Amino acid sequence: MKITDWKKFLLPYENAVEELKVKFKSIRSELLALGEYSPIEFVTGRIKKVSSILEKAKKLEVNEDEIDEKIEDIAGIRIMCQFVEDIYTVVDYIRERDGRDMDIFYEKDYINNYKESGYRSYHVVIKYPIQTAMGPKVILAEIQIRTLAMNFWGTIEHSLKYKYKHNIPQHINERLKKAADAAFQLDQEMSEIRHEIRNAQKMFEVKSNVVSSL
Ligand code: 0O2
Repeated sequence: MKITDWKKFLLPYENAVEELKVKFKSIRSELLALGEYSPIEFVTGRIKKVSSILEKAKKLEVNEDEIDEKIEDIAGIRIMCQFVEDIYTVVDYIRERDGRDMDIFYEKDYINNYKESGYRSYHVVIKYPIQTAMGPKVILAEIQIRTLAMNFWGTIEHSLKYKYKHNIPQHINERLKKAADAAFQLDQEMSEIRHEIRNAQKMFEVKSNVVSSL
């Protein structure tokens, strides 16, 4: 594909990422406006780089004309949560929307079945309808749901993979695995005291509302 064709090809994916970011961010703002706890801490999104799409197509032996059906993470949304329990609440929100504004294609639980690298996250691949100037189109998008600790680990490991072109030296890999276990332990500890943390956060919100209304 030429650069101009790639730009045209990626447009619906860019629109889908923008729409999905708005949808998940508004769940958070609505809940907070109602004075309720939001399981969503923040939301990001990205379009996969063309070089990365081509690399994955090569790895999966996918032809250029099959890329939109076979590569599921060209449009990617990432939802960050405070606690592991929140991840499953967010997955339930997505399941409730199944058949409405999105269709769940499949789910991958890399929390209970964490990857060899130490990677943990919950992935939901959806089919998402988008309206383009040329008419309607259904695209695949990947929603990754993870805790702040999982995201910290994932972001660092991703940049090391990029730096070492997927060949991270063994001694660094070992450290990364230990760090992944430490991040998971941190999540478990935080889960144990989450009611305490949530009450403290509530008190802090009330206090700052009082101060700002003075
Ligand atoms: P980019 O464009 O750099 O963000 P699989 O064969 O299913 O194990 P696949 O298909 O690559 O492997 O996995 P999946 O579930 O589609 O996940 C793809 C994305 O999940 C990755 O995007 C990462 O964002 C994240 N991910 C999956 N495994 C790991 C991992 O071991 N470490 C980190 N840091 N992230 C991971 P890309 O490919 O990095 O693309």
